Formats: sequence, C-alpha cells, structure tokens
Amino acid sequence: MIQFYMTPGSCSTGIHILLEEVGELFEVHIVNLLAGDQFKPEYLAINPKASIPSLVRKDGIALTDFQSIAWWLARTYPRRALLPDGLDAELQVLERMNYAVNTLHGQGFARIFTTEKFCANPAEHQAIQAQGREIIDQGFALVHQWLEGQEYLVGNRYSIADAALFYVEFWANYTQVPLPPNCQEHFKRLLERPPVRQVLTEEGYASILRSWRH
Ligand SMILES: N[C@@H](CCC(=O)N[C@@H](CS)C(=O)NCC(=O)O)C(=O)O
Repeated sequence: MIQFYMTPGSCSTGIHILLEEVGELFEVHIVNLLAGDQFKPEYLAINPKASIPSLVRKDGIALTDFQSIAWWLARTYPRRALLPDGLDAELQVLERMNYAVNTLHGQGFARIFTTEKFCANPAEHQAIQAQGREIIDQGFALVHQWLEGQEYLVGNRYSIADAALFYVEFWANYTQVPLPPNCQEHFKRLLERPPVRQVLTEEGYASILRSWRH
C-alpha cells in the first residue's frame, strides 16, 4: 500500500486531497512537525529534506516534494483526469501549481508561519511577516486574474494545480487574510468537492465546512 506522511492542516493537505481524488488505498503516518518528528532518523531515511509531504510508492520509491507527488498521482491515475490534455495546458498547470507552492507558500506564508527561519533576530520578525503578507496579497491578486471567467486554474477544469491553490486559500481563511473574489469563489467551489470535505473532516477542520455552508 502507498505510505503517506503528512501533518494535518499543512501543505500535505493538498496531497491528501489528491490521494482521495484518485481513490487509491493508502496508509497515513502523522509527522508532528512541532515535536520535531521530521528530524528523526527513521523519517530522514525517507525524506532527507525533513519536510512533509512524503509519499512512499508501492515499489518502495519515496517521493518528497509536493509537485512531484501531485504529478505522479495525476500520471499514475489518468482516468481521474487531474491533468489537462496537451503540452501547453500541462505547462500552465505546472506554472500555476509552482506559484501556489513556491511563491504563495514558500515565500509568503512561510514568512508568517516560520519567521525565525528567515532571520534569527526577533527585532526583524515583524518586518519579515509584513513582507510575507505583501507577497501573499500580490500572489492572490495574480491568481484572481488567472481565475477571471473560469472556475478552475487551467482550462476551466479541475487539476492538481487547484489542490495546491486550495491549501494556500485554506491558510488565508485560517489566518484571516482576505481573499480576492475569484479566489474566494474558487475556495468555496473546492469546499463542495467530496474528497476535500472528507480530508478536512479527517484532519480536524470540519468547522470550516460548517462556517462556509450557504
Ligand atoms: N517545497 C516543499 C515544501 C514543503 C514544506 O515546506 N513543508 C513544510 C510544512 S507545510 C515542512 O515540512 N516544514 C518543515 C518544518 O517546519 O520543519 C515541497 O514541495 O514539498
């Protein structure tokens, strides 16, 4: 069985959703980041980068990066159509998924959630968080434009890029960062998907489903 290493409410939530979308059986291992589980030798043997998500395939190969895992799931379960047809549309999925993971998460939210990794000096932390917030606001403003006139990020069809966008929208919701209208609609749309509802419930965030009921 696939082995999935995750932390509830983190970026691994996006991969958790994709695993539910493809309908494959998998075993969950909770990595408690606050307790430092990611630095334990047994976890480093799977993922030397000490990060989540990680996924160990049935053949024993470990995948240790959001985009690689998402791409592998989409290609391994093509009937779920998590990638569009055609190279140009695939490239757009890659570009937009990378933007959510690398910029909105890696440059923006990371400055807010793990400020000390950007600068050890506490006197600088407020400025770093403000910089993170600016990156987040600019990032969502661009995503708002991408979503103009369409329900999903690429070609008006759900793809792995939407699962990546979902987890940063979820963080925005959680940290009271206002989303521009098209991102808010996208977030609400994804909250209607059964795999998303299942994952949020399993990860302990059912209250979000209740608060967004309309
Ligand atoms: N670029 C990485 C990002 C993964 C990442 O940053 N994960 C965070 C949690 S959302 C993490 O593992 N942090 C480790 C830590 O806080 O020590 C990927 O694509 O997998």
